[in-house]
Amino acid sequence: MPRWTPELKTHPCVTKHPTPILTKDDIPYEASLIFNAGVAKIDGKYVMVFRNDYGVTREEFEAGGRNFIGTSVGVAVSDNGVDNWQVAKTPIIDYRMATSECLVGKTDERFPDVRRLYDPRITVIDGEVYLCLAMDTNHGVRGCIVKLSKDFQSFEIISASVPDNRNMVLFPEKIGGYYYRLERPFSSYGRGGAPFDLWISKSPDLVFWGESRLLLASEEVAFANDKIGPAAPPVKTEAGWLTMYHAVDIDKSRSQGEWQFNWCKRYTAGIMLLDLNDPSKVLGRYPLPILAPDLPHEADHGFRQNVIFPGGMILEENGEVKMYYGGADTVECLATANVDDLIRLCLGENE
Ligand code: BMA
Repeated sequence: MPRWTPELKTHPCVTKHPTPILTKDDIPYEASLIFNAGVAKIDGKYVMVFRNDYGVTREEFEAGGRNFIGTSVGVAVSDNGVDNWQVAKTPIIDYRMATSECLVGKTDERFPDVRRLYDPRITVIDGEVYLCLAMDTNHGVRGCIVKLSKDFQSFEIISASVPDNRNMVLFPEKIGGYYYRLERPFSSYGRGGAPFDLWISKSPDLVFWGESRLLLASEEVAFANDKIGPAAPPVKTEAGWLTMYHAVDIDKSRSQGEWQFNWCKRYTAGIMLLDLNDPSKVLGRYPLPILAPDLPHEADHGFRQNVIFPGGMILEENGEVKMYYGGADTVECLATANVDDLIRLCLGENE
């Protein structure tokens, strides 16, 4: 397959782990694709909450007539955030979307029509662990926030948006007395389909959300010709809230082989810095991608080629930033960079 033009590359200040850090082979139950995880550091350990689409092999999918039967959300814990992930024996959420059957993690009667919960992002606020998830229902896609129990085995939904919304991430602390989230509504009616943009909302209690504002419009992102959206929950630095966002460009002349042969989108990630006291203000944004699909398991092989989709970002005490991302909707990956380099890029210094 010829290289995509324009070629978009991972910035040289980023070091990618050469191989995926979690794959289906690490999972002690049925798994086909392991990707789009959220990761947080809790009591010194790295807790990963990952998505698993299951029920079909590549060969069965490519032969046609068979699709994934379910999506589950599982938990893995590591001492160093890189390897030796200990995966919990059972998932915490498991939906058979073919039949709308919930095998694990049933939601309460307020949500009678859920078909699946997926793409978890994890944020710790005041010692409580929250996940933001996409929730497919019979009446549209809702973004929901759940509180996880301390043993990561059960959860309670505390808020769900009206359709259609996805890719929510929470800030890890209150700002000026309010919780904040980034989100990506699908504003298709007013604009005739995609592109979609990145929004910010605030809440006094994580339940009621309002004062929503457009934070970054897709047309402002030169390397997107389609939608954009939040990526990992923001991390706090002295210079501002550092956060990645995902960006999509489409080349309809492409169809990229393997698994979903007619896939013609490319997913990259940008990085920006938001004001510490008013995160609806963008202080600076690097004009090119910070992460792009350029390793074989991101660009050439997998369910959907040329996809990287970040869901976790951790700032270590020594200034290292760990960036966790799904590769090709198939595996979970890790890249690292120095926080000062990332801030300088956002502020347009020393590229
Ligand atoms: C998005 C979501 C993600 C996925 C991405 C690329 O719309 O469905 O789960 O990683 O597309 O396929």
